[in-house]
Amino acid sequence: MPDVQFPITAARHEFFTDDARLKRIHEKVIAGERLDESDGLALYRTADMLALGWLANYVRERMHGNVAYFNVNRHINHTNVCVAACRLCAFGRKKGTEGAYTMALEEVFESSASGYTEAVTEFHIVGGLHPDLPLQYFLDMLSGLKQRFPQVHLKGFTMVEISFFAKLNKMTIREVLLKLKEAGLDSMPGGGAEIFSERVRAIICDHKIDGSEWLEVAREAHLLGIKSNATMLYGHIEGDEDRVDHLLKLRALQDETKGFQTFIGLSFHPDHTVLQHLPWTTGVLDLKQIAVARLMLDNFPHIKAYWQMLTPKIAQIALRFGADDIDGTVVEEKIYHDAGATTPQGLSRQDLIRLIEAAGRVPVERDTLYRAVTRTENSVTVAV
Ligand code: V47
Repeated sequence: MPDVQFPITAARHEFFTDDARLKRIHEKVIAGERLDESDGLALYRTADMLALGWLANYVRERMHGNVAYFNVNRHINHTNVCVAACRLCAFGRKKGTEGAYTMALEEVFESSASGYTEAVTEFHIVGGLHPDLPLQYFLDMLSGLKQRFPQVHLKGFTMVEISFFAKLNKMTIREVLLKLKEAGLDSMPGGGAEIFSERVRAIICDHKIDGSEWLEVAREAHLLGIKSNATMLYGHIEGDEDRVDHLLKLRALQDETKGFQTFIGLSFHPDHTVLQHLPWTTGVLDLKQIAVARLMLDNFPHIKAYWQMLTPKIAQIALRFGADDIDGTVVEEKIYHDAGATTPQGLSRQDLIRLIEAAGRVPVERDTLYRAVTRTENSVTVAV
């Protein structure tokens, strides 16, 4: 149970369900008891969406009251060249093939400054596993960005990229992380986790590090004081058991390190991937995933409803189903748009505020570490 207790608007409405399993889970939630594997399965399998939403909203409001977070960020996808050929991905290209690109560092610096007028507080940097880019490219990228944009938080590189840098440069994970941190890396995004189940991973991303290695890199980062996020890719060929297993593994590592800030469920986008015969996720599954994550990940401070993945409309409703964050302005995104996303490339700060207010929540602009950001005409201040 959190130290600070917020008024819980969910408690104004009586909880009601015919689902006997949810009645028992309700008792546990009210008592602040941890949910177990069988609870997780029951939550995924219930048809009572409103009762599920009630429970997740209760926990969300106990932790964050009526606040909903967003940030002003920009994504940087420096290369789509990738030695892996994951069936889930429409973004990666083999070196020298049509559509493959790699930005020179000057291009990275130029594009970081373009396309958006409001002061960005975060660069989110993710790319493919390029076989020829030396670690120095990334060190120069980070130090060059810090030099040009000293106030911007650099959130970069998935656990998969870090592991790849280590192998390519014959270094340990710790050595790579220390070098990147020294060059300006502030925290890490949560990508590449996909789903930890070996059975599913062998089909959707067999060229990627396995789940235990992903967790090991996250552990190393957290031990070095580098916070990260965590993701789960859902809505492809995984089952409820795989999803619950994934969440429990994240929860166990978080008990140990407390280094995760936010969990983000990534809904699978099938277009132009090898798995394009699979259907898109439904709105019900998207909201269910948000709610189950909030209830199972009791030690994660934040649950993000990433508007680009979910659409702004579902992300808005998710703020009543357990989410307390809708991510940021983004500006330009390639990974999901290559896989058929029809959402806009970016939203303005004002758009995000409008979405949150229309959901009856109080918008708070945050930096990457969830400190409130205040803006005046000429400056941006972060409350420490
Ligand atoms: O690692 C790739 C996923 C991730 C597809 O930490 C796909 O704040 C759906 O990690 N359909 C990269 N997903 C994005 C990511 C992320 C995004 C937003 C916020 C944060 C954060 C992190 O996108 C990849 C992979 O898991 N992905 N292809 C696809 N076809």
